[in-house]
Amino acid sequence: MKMIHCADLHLSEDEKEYALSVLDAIVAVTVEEKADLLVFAGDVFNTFHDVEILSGEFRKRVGTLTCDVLVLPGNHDLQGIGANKIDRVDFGNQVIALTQQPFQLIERCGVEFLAIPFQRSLKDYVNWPVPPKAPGKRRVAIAHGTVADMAIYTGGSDEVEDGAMDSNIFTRFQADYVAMGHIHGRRFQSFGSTLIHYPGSARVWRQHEDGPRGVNLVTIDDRVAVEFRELKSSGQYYHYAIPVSLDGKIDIAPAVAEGWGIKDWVSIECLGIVEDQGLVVQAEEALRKQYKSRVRKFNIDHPGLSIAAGIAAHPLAEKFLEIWKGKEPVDPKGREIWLKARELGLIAIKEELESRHD
Ligand SMILES: [Mn+2]
Repeated sequence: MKMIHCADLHLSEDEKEYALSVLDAIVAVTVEEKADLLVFAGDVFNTFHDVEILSGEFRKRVGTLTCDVLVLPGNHDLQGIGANKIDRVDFGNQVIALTQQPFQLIERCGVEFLAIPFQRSLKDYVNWPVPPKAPGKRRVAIAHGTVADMAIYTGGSDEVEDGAMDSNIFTRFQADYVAMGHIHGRRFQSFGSTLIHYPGSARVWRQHEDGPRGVNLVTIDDRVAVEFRELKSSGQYYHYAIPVSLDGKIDIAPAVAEGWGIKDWVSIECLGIVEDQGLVVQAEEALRKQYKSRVRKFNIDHPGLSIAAGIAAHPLAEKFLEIWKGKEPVDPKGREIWLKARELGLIAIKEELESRHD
């Protein structure tokens, strides 16, 4: 049995074109790999409002497949659902919506599927009447939430707070492979004979989701084999911290702009010391004009930039900058370090000058 496991596509009305192009790529890889099954492990849609708006587009696209499609609700699919019910949504004929709480067990392609849709608390799972795995059968669990033993809290995220689950839930119910969704960073871990995988969000949904986006191709026979398939249509998130010059110039050479694609999200943080903040704002605006149509999103800002008016004329800074200029490297990697050296040197000089005024 071959299946495509994807998660956290977050189809949304405000990024409709981009998100649907990623769905097209998921459908394409399913066809290309001749998969028997396509599994969405939650957060196919960004909110329930997006379910209402975009379920037709979803239906149209997965409707071209000849294999079964399993859709598990995540917390986002249910966001703002109110008195509505997710099982009243028509996802299409070959879609099996795994909406039953707290779990449901189905069989497809000779494999058992234990589906656990997103729920705030899973404390009573020890009491669930899940039958033991049939002899000689393979069992795949599909779930949406945070496996506490696998979470690295990176801050500024709502991912970890809700839907915490213990890996024991999956070992207890004898899953061979666990198709997870919810954490947007790709990761996997074995617990005994249970292999838990997060393929990561299928597309770049918010800032700092860096690294390639994609899906897992899972082959299940007497053993379980997992291969990650990158989706080029998703683009990538790139973040650069670039020290600016005292007169506000932003040297984006280290950011290798030639490598950016039309689906990428580029975020530039200007840092260091400048004589006049207005000069940086102008330089940012010029770069924004130059690049915003070449990538999907282009953010440029200077949240931690310090201002030191007149510092360039100070003999200490003058001398430092003269020596620094003489050390300009040829290769781009060295350039990044060289710019960083200017930032650190000027910060040290600024601190020195300020301490003299105390
Ligand atoms: Mn989620």
